[in-house]
Amino acid sequence: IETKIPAQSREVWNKHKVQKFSTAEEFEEKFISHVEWTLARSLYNCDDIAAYQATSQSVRDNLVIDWNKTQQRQTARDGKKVYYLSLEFLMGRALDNALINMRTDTSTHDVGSTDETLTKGNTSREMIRNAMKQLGFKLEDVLEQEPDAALGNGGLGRLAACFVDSLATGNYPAWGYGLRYQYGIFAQKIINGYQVETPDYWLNFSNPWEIDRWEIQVPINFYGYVDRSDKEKTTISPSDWIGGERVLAVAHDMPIPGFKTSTVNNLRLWSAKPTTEFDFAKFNNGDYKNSVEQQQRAESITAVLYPNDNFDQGKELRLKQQYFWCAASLHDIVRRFKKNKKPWSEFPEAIAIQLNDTHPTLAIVELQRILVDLEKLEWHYSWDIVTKTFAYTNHTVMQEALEKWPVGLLGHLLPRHLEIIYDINWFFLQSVEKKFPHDVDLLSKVSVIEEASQERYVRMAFLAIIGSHKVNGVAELHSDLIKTTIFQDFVKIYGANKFTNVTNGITPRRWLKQANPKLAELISETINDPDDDYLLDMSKLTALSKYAEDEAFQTKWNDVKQFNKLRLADLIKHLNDGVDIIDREHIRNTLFDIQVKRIHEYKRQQLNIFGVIHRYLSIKELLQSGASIEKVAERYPRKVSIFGGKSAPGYYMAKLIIKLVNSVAEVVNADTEIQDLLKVFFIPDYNVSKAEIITPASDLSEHISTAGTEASGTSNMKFVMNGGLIIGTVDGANVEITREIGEDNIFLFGNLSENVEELRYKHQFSNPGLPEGLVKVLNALESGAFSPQNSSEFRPLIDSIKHQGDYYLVSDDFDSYIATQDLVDQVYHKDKKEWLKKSILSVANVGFFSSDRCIEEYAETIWNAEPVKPE
Ligand code: GLG
Repeated sequence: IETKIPAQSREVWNKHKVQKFSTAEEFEEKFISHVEWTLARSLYNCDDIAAYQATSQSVRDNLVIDWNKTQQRQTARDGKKVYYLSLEFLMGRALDNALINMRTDTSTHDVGSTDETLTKGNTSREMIRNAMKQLGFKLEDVLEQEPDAALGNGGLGRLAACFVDSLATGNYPAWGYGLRYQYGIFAQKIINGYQVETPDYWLNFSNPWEIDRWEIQVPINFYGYVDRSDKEKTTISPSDWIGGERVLAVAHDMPIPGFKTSTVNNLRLWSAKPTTEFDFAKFNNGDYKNSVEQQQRAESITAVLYPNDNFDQGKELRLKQQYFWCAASLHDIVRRFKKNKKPWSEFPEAIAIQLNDTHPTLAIVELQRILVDLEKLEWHYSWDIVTKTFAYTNHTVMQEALEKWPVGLLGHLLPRHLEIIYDINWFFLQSVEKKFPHDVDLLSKVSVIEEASQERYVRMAFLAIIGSHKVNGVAELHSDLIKTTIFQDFVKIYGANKFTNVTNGITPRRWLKQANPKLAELISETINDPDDDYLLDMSKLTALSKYAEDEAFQTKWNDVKQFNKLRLADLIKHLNDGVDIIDREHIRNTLFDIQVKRIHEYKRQQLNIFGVIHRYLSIKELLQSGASIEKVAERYPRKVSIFGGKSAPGYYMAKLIIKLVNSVAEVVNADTEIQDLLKVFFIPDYNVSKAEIITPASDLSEHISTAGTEASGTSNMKFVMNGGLIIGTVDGANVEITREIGEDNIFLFGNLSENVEELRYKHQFSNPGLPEGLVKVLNALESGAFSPQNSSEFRPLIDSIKHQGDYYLVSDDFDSYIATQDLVDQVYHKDKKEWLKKSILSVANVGFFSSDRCIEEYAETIWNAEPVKPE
């Protein structure tokens, strides 16, 4: 590897080689020096926040050493590099995760010499905990100081976060590329039952997990026009794209440590900066406001994350973000490739780029522009390189989520790119015409340009398919669906082999070890795996099966669950202004029923809350008919219904559902007549760090989307990994979860995806008569039982079912949902041993859903990439 340092100076460098800390003692020394030198504080003013900063800086020092070595190693070995382009990385907190992953390479340290070194199995976190105690701090309190890196909306962003963890763990030479939003997803407050959005300024305190790379700046252009005045010219030069706006993309790197490996990969996030910081002429003329205008204009590009999940809003600033990020990342990738002086034809062997949804589709256009306009390569030669490099992951079949940009808007912002898109489309359509002559209908159906409406649009998914060599869905059912619905014409054109499936996964480091330390401990003890190797090879978990009916083990298993339920009860009490709504004494016999995820009509939180209302009304009815509370408890045993999740700020129906949950909670929780048989709580501001407390505490979780709408879901996997059972529809990854854990261990209900279309069609014409139970619920809503001040408040929810075709089939699935909930009650309350057996078997067979498996599949079937292991 090249260096500027002369050979004779290397000795000096080697003599002062930086060292990782590996003992408690060394950590303490580091910690204190960071308190004094980095933070300029001392023993006298080091609070928990400062302790968090100093701990993170110390841990980061270790990671940076490995980060540097990893980059050198990967460069030297020169294997294929993978780049994961995602507009969202929902990372959550970094410190605890780093402590878990950071079992340093056994080659440089003596394994097992003392319990206090990082190399020994389980002790990294323990060692730091003890050291922190020595220093006067409690690790848990210190970890709590870290704000979540909430640079994502939901499953898509969290998937990217799990993927970078697995890429590093699997030693793949892989970087993530994203945007460094100054404001992540908004913080959700609940005021009078309504969602109120407040800004999440996660960078308020300095962020110890990012390394600013001020030296890495990429100029990015927008607007202007393409000069075509010289008619003689056959090619376009970059200089022909004239005028417009220019900003700088600056790199910020986050080290991503793998688990039980010294590989530390990179997540590079871009922020936008102006090219000229300050307009001195204006400032000198006294125009203070306008003098900073350019700066604000540039910085606005990476100011906010768009808070929509599964919905395309089509705002110009969003397109600007997309291009800014794609162009910066592509130029960075190409710059690194060019250092090697390899021929361009080797680009696809050196580099694989994965597009997380269509958000980075402009990267395809930008690479073609780089090759054709800047590098002066021939069009088809370039296009061959492009299509061999990219692969595209689709995450949804829902129309409202499929990105399309008005041609006018795109051409205004990126005039040269629009020309390239037209050319890509032209050559594509020509090839289609050749294969299917005179099929005009087909041509218009697959054209990148949608001409049907008044305005013309660029269909980004089509562009992504055309520019990629592989397209994958995220669960089997979903991957089948895209082939038969939204992309069926492309299957006809390219053949079925271009389309494949990689079922999603989650990282067991965060979602088991970190979120549920008690369960992790019980597992490693039971399967005799003190070094937690099962977190790398989840098939080891099958050894739990033989204890599924072992009573002593079931008791331990249940104790862990109770511990986690108490932990959640504490959180709920804290969020409920110190008022405890959960009866701790009976917590063992209280079923925790949880639905946490983005609020969306297709995810059907409305079905869940209607079920809760139904239960409440039924309890009341029984009591009114003279039944004793004990008798009622036989039929409707203790349950806490927990909801959580954000709604897009502009999504009226989703916000109304949140309000309904809170209104129901208010009525139910205040009703002393029903005692503790039913409680309802909406957890405000659901995020990754809350999920780490919520997920381990579930007895039951709800994954009840209308069949065919949830591409995969990943929280279903998280709950199963934590021993929670699922009530769910035959949708997304629920199907494969059933296959893996067995149909006896999951509560499935509802219509199948193949029947959805027909049911919707029927709703248009007739009102087939709603189920009796649902009618009761809707009547109660209509009467204002949950909105005494305004009885029509929930009218839109009623109307959508009664008068607007019930698009999400709540009425069709209602009865089977309620019946299945009854079954849940029976097993949980009448046959606890059976319940625990199901729970244990679920965890024993959850291994398939590790994101490590997923990344291996991508590497083998899509990227053709190999790990680069540390020596
Ligand atoms: C999407 C889908 C989810 C999927 C996730 C990750 O809606 O079903 O699990 O991506 O692939 N927008 C999303 O969260």
